[in-house]
Amino acid sequence: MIFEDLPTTPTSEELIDKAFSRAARAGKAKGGLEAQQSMLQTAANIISDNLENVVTAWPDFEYEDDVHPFYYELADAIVDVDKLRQSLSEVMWASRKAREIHEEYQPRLRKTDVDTARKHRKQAFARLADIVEQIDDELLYINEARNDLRDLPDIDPDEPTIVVAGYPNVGKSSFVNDVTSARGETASYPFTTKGIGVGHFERDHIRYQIVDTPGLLDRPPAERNEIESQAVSAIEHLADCMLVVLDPSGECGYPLASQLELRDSIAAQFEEIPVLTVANKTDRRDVWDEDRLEERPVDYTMSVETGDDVETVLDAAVDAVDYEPELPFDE
Ligand SMILES: Nc1nc2c(ncn2[C@@H]2O[C@H](COP(=O)(O)OP(=O)(O)OP(=O)(O)O)[C@@H](O)[C@H]2O)c(=O)[nH]1
Ligand SMILES: [Mg+2]
Repeated sequence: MIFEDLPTTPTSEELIDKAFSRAARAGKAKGGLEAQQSMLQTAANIISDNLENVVTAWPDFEYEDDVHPFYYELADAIVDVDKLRQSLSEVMWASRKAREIHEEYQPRLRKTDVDTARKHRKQAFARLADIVEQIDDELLYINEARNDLRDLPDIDPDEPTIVVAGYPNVGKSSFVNDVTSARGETASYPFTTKGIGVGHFERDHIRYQIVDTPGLLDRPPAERNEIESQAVSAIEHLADCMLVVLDPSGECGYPLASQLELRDSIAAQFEEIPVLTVANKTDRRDVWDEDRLEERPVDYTMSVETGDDVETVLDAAVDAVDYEPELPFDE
């Protein structure tokens, strides 16, 4: 995951302390003018290198190759990406500024007496400290963003992906767990307390990703808060096929009519991709709402409980994804 390995960002105070204490050590190793020059060089280098490293550790939000639109939107649901980008560019500015101060003061520490050189060096230190203090808020914000983003789900936006939606208790997780070998990791994120589940399976040597979305695509759009809505639009960049699971028995606690309304709103939002409607719990067919199903037929039926037609549904989803792998020798 692109935001996983970001290092901690130093605070301005930590950075100033580090730069000046290393500079003092470098100065002690030498004498006279050389000590002053070495102190300036050490302090300026530590500041400009560390600040530059803060910035280059981040992927470039401007390039889709670096940050896929799925992760851009997801990140933007959690932090203010514009503010983050602005903060990063101010830090880059400060890094360059530290180098400029070095270049400006360097000549003043030559061909002069030690006291004058020391005076200039102290002046340079004051200006370096000032620059770093100016980006205090930015460094704090970048570190906050780093902490908030590092736990985003490990989803590969380039893998063919099936997203599973539907009201709570209809059998979404049962289905995902049934068709994936390893149980996908789940964790909670600001946009769903229940945790997005990610699993994988293989067909014809192609790896497919299947994503469970409790707390996100499990109720009407009007009931989503802003963060959840944005996470849903991130999923638009991810999904190659949507499986809406229904429980026509209503044992999930929601009438089939409401479930069908959710299906319609999902189909409207995800109009660019195939949306398959699957009625689960055929083993409970005796209590299905058959009248309504006659009005609004579904695409498939299955029972995750007994395993009936689960493979058929998965095959249909794979067909709907219609993924063509890029072959290295293709033109
Ligand atoms: N009778 C029957 N029960 C099922 C079937 N599939 C799932 N269930 C049961 O339905 C309940 C809910 O299943 P889950 O897979 O947790 O449902 P979910 O959609 O993931 O629910 P949330 O995570 O709360 O959104 C569980 O008790 C399952 O055992 C089925 O085919 N038949
Ligand atoms: Mg679930």
